[in-house]
Amino acid sequence: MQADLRVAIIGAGPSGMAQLRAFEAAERAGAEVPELVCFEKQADWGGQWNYSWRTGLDARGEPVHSSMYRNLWSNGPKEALEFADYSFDEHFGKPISSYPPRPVLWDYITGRLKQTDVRRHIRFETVVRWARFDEERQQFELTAEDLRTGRTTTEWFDHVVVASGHFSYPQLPYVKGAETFPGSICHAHDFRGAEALRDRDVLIIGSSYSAEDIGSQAYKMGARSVTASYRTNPMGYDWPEGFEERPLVSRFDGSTAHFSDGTSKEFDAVIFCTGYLHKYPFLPEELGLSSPNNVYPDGLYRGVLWDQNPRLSYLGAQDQWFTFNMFDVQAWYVRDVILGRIDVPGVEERGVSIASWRERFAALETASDEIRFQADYVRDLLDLTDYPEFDIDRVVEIFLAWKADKKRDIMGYRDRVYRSVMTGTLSAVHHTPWLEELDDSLERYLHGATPEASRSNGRGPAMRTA
Ligand code: FAD
Ligand code: NA7
Repeated sequence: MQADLRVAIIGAGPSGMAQLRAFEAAERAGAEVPELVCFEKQADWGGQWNYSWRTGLDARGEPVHSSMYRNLWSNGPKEALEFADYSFDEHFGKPISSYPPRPVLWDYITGRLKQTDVRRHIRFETVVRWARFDEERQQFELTAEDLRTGRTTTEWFDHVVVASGHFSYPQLPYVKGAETFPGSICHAHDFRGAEALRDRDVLIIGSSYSAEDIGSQAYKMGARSVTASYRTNPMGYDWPEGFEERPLVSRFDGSTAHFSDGTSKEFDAVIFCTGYLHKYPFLPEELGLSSPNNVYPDGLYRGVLWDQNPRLSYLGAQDQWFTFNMFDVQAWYVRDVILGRIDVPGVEERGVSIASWRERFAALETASDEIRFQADYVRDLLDLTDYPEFDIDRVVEIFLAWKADKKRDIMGYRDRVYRSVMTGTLSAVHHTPWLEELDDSLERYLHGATPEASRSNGRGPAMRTA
């Protein structure tokens, strides 16, 4: 490794934290590591998992990052995302359920790094404003603002790792007549909880994760009806009574939504669950990734190195079946490139690799295909690094079982349990079914029941039989 190497990491969410962990693991094993500076615009780490009640702009006028909401529970089994070098058993000291709520996962992600001193590398409340590559110096000039003081500094770095996430900038289409809708209307990014949707007729636009979960939250909290409007395909679950799917909403006329099948219905609230933009306002066009949300964005060698300039890398830029352990494997790979342990091939060979993965990607048809594809991608990187080996085929099986569970019971799948790929531990059955649980705190989750009276969602299970 070249002496005095400086690496900038933009973001201290799960991906940026994985990058810090990767270097820390190498250092622990005796390697010399570069100077790391991690810029994080929020006051704490955890990225999306660092919940904010705010929407729009934060106290300092910056766009609020997190799109998470109260009562968000993991939407996939934790056995599929477990770190290979820090198990749930090690963190919690006892088996927990397979679908923990947000504060529990935040505790797990941050717990791994609390055992180290990597936090010293992070400049909190410091936002990266601009980064450009200087051809002459072969370095990046990066400008960041300390939000506490308003002071702007410019520094040079040899490598930049972009770990700023891609589920923060709403993709919000215009629907004719939206301006005439008198009820509440927002994007999933600004949704913070479904309590206010009780006894309301709710329209969800979209048919992916956010639509599925925010629709389910509305149902759980006692919405009078939930209608999910799809553009391409319906989600197709066996929804409970009061929850239906319709084709695309074509226009609003006041509180009435008209659908493309000629039907119409009145609504009190509309939530656009129409996805997010890849947006990197701190990068010039030639360095900024531009892609729809998919499992193999174009322009990234091995899914991480910016083909046009491999000194720039992106972590977690893919649509995500695998999450935390995929970010780890990516971070280990990027670390080894920076340490000079892995040679980056020339532009021609990189192009062939990208083209071949993109060709495979273009042939994917089903969600199961995508899961297997992403598993192959993770395995490809895992084989190149010393990230602890784990049984990726077993993770695929867990994903497939999860999909089958959802198909069987969309409101009950979170009550199922799986066995850890890392430790073999079977998850514990949670003390309260997901549909009845209204307290997502760590205390309640780990230490059990609170008085019945403080946990009423009005309709809850009763709505299921209404
Ligand atoms: P993020 O978590 O988005 O973190 C990026 C960080 O970069 C943030 O801390 C942000 O403040 C910082 N940042 C951004 N721009 C700048 C800048 N210019 N300067 C400095 N700092 C900056 N995954 C799962 O595994 N299970 C789930 O159940 C699940 N649920 C989800 C629910 C929602 C609503 C969303 C939006 C995502 C969910 N995900 C889930 C996926 C989630 O994106 C990943 O788990 C993970 O948070 C991605 O980590 P990241 O570090 O790449 O990005
Ligand atoms: P996704 O997974 O990117 O899905 C976006 C959805 O929005 C998808 O169903 C799209 O339908 C739909 N969409 C996009 N544009 C439109 C328009 N113009 N009209 C109607 N519908 C549209 O985003 P999510 O927010 O669900 O998930 C992102 C992350 O958040 C994920 O990691 C989760 O864990 C939480 P399409 O099928 O393309 O027709």
